[in-house]
Amino acid sequence: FLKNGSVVGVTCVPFSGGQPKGGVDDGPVEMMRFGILDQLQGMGYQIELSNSMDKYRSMRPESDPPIGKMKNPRYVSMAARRVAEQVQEHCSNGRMAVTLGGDHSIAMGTLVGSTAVYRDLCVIWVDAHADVNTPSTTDSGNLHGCPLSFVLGLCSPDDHPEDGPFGWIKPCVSKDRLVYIGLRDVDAGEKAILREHGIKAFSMHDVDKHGIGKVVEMALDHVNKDRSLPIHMSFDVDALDPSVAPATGTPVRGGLTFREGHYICEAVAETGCLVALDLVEVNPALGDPDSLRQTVAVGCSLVRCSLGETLL
Ligand code: 5AB
Ligand code: MN
Ligand code: MN
Ligand code: MN
Repeated sequence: FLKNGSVVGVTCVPFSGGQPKGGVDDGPVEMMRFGILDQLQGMGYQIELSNSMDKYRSMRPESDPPIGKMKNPRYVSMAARRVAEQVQEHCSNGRMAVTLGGDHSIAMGTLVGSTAVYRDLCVIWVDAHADVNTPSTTDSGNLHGCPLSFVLGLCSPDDHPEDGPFGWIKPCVSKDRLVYIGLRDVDAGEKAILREHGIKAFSMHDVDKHGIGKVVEMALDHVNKDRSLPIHMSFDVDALDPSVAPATGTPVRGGLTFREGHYICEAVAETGCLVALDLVEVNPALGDPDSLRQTVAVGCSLVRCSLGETLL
């Protein structure tokens, strides 16, 4: 695994513009307060922190009317673009890029950043949701439900014009290098997209049927047969069951147990291929102090496990 002294490039993204609930922008500061940086240092990592805590809040444009159904399109685009620069900077310096969100729309940025450096990268998306709505298929207009359609190049030119706010996002993730784990709340339009493009997904049904060990093995076999390609894992904390991670904006019953979530991170750590990790959708404003503490703690624990904490 990563050697003692290897560098982790941490990007904090206090951003909530991809969905309507305030508080998810406080996810990173709560994880910092919980001691994530000290914990990683304690594991032997050096930390390089892109200092950006205030930037994202002050970035909100004065006027940002919807484009079609998309809400806050300019703000989401500006934030994601900044994230892309920060992640690319970490990756190009050989650091493991860890991004703490923030809502999941920021993954447009993390993926543009990581794939700019690692062109043959594969993506493991751990989530209750597929986040592959296009600006046309989305019902909510919330862009945290859309990041993958942009980076996969699934948007029509009308949805994603060159001169629109997202014109800077070119297709960078290939459909056969993406795999999902944990899905259980997928919109009809998203199901059609997954089917049409043959995108591999392991739902909670598959986790029940095969067990998490087999599912992770099949997922890795699909995107990374020889365990030689760089991996970007985007972990939405709502993949976990709400009893394990209650403080999140779009909880869905019937999710991953504490151990199943950690098993995924451990198995990915074990490959030695992880180059980028997102931990998103922790919303400290939702629920009582106890749910908050529990969710922040589990978020930090997933990050540590992805970086090898529990490997012997
Ligand atoms: B999350 C929904 N599909 O598009 C939509 O939390 C939910 O990043 C999206 O996974 C959830 O609004 C986005 C209904
Ligand atoms: Mn989700
Ligand atoms: Mn998500
Ligand atoms: Mn969510």
